[in-house]
Amino acid sequence: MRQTWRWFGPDDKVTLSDIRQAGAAGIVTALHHIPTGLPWPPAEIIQRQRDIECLPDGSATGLAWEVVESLPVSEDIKTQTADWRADLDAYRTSLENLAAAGIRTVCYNFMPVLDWTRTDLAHTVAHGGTAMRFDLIDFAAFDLFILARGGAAEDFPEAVHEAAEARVSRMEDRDKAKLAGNIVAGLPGAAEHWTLDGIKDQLQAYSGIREDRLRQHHFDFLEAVAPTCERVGIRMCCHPDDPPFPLLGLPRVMSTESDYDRLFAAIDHPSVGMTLCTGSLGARPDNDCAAMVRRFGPKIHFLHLRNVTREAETVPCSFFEDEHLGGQTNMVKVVHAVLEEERRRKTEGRADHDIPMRPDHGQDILDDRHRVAQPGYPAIGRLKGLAELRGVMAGLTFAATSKGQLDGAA
Ligand SMILES: [Mn+2]
Repeated sequence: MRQTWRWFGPDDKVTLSDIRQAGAAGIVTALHHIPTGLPWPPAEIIQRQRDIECLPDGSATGLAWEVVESLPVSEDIKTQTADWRADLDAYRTSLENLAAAGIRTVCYNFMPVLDWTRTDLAHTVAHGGTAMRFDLIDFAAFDLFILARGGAAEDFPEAVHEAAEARVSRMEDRDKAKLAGNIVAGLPGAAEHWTLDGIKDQLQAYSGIREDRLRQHHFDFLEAVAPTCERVGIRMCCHPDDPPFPLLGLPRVMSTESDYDRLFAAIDHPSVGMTLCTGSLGARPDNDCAAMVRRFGPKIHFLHLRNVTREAETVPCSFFEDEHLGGQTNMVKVVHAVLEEERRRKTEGRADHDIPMRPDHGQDILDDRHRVAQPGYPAIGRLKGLAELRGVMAGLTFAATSKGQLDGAA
């Protein structure tokens, strides 16, 4: 696996020097400052490559921009409204400009309105550090009583509704504002500019779009960009919904194995693949991540490895982001399946046999709690996750050799 690291650009509190010390070999980033729907200009791409490759004193970092995460798909493309065809042109231009700069792996998602959703960004876990958490009762309290969305009552079982009502009755105004702030942190762009009315307007844009139509719009988007990808050698990889179940009455179409099956049945194209994120997929008990690696192996262009602990075996459910080798996804099985896929690709002679992977999120531990980086992206928590994953890889690789027998195991 190619060990990569997400960096949010020159303002990221986790520096390139930190990333090198963590042992990562490549950078995952985006031009976050360019509004969705506008093309990424060549000069901006090249500037960001320079930011990554050289420190201000001119010394080389040894790092390069290897994966784009994300090149966002506009709401107009997802809903096929307004000037969505102009947005498609801009998307294709960005892909061409990235390929011209040598960057050929592009991650995106197809979630309406929200990029990710948690109710608590700093939930204290057993060891005293903090993790991001999704609490279904808190989320229902927000949806039913703070946002007060029409139709929300039909989306929750009676018991969840009652628990949410009891909880919101004990909340002060500042608790409600904090909960809303945590939830809107997952809105793309400048979350501080969002209002409850603004969210309702965004939801309204999907009032006539159910699951089947959104799925078709996703396929239409890929059909429109796939020829460009093929021509310039780009690998597109769709990140799963986070969390992988519908929220706020919005349809979700990339949450399960069957969703990816339908995508690849509709568009069987080498440049159309997946970002396999064990953290997002793992929030459903019916997603078996190791089985999905084996099933979709040749289509996996990018990997996010992290773990969650579900607090119920229902969909939806509450969950928190556990340690990389904790949680309910068997990470050793996942890494084993990835190593087998990489070996298979090597035998086939595929140039992309080294699959880019990043430790996706980490808990805030030790000095992370003073640094206050992006939610989910601390330095030390991710370093710990990457180091543990690297240990699993080394152990499995050693065990696969003839010297790998433990004493007395024969
Ligand atoms: Mn992910």
